[in-house]
Amino acid sequence: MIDKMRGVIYKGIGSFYTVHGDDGGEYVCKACGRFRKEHIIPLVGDRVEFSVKDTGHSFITDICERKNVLVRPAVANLDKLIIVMSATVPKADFYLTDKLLTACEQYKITPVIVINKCDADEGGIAEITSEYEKTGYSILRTSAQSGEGTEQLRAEMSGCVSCFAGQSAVGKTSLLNRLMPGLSMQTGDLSRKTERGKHTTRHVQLWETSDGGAVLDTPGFSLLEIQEQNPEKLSELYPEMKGKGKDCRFSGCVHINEPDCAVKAAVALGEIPNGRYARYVSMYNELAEEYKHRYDKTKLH
Ligand SMILES: Nc1nc2c(ncn2[C@@H]2O[C@H](COP(=O)(O)OP(=O)(O)OP(=O)(O)O)[C@@H](O)[C@H]2O)c(=O)[nH]1
Ligand SMILES: [Mg+2]
Ligand SMILES: [Zn+2]
Repeated sequence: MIDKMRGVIYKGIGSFYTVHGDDGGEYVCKACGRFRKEHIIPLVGDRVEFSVKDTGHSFITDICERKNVLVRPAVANLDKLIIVMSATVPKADFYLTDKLLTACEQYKITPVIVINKCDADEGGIAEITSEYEKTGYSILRTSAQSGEGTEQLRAEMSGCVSCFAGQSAVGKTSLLNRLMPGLSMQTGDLSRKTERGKHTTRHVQLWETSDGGAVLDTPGFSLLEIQEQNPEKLSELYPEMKGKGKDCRFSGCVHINEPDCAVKAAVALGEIPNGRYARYVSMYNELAEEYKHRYDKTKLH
């Protein structure tokens, strides 16, 4: 007897995939041969159709269309990126957060900015809030230590597939352990000491939350791969700049050296924070350099 079923891939090790079936069961499946021939690799987060055979072997037979696909971490169909920053040490890396935010815009992932370690705030709450309040993104204050704000975070994650990201030691794993006490994942110095050996070979894994969602932890050094981006379009990934661009004198204004630029005027008026704008210029220059050489890689082969 063959049963056709549907579910979501939570874990993939070698050629074995753990699928959580819509019936609540857990199934270990192999991918059917067709995928290898077509160079399709099932990913964690994929919604799949699979067949359960009475011989005990199950096979993934179909992969539903993906909302998005990330390369690092290799995961499909993310709804939310939980960007964790610290109110104390480590000091906020705003450039990293900006990059993660632009990646969210590209991949159609909703970002949530979480200021953790609020129990030990050293000015981080005010600083981070003023950098991002004009973006319109959700900003939550939490403490994995006291539990403050964790219920709001749980509500943000409810029913969604979320991924935790951000610098090392901001408290991503601590927050997850707080939200899901059954997990008890490794945190703190211990996890950092073994980072290279442990995390780099670690498997991407989704964890089921109690309210119909799923969540993925990532180690601090991993960065969402940012898609090749035309620098001329970068400002469209900044919600505070996007709407203002139409008031610039020149169409196609990149808001750097052009006169009568509405974005620069907004910066001067304090409507866009200076730091956020300065980092936009840095990112523009970084992308412009990459973009100039975008065909070099293919030329080598
Ligand atoms: N005071 C305080 N300390 C915290 C809080 N959350 C985490 N920490 C501490 O910060 C350190 C790092 O926490 P982790 O949860 O391992 O940080 P991480 O972001 O997962 O780090 P990586 O896995 O290396 O990326 C640990 O010593 C935690 O005890 C918090 O809300 N308040
Ligand atoms: Mg961690
Ligand atoms: Zn402009």
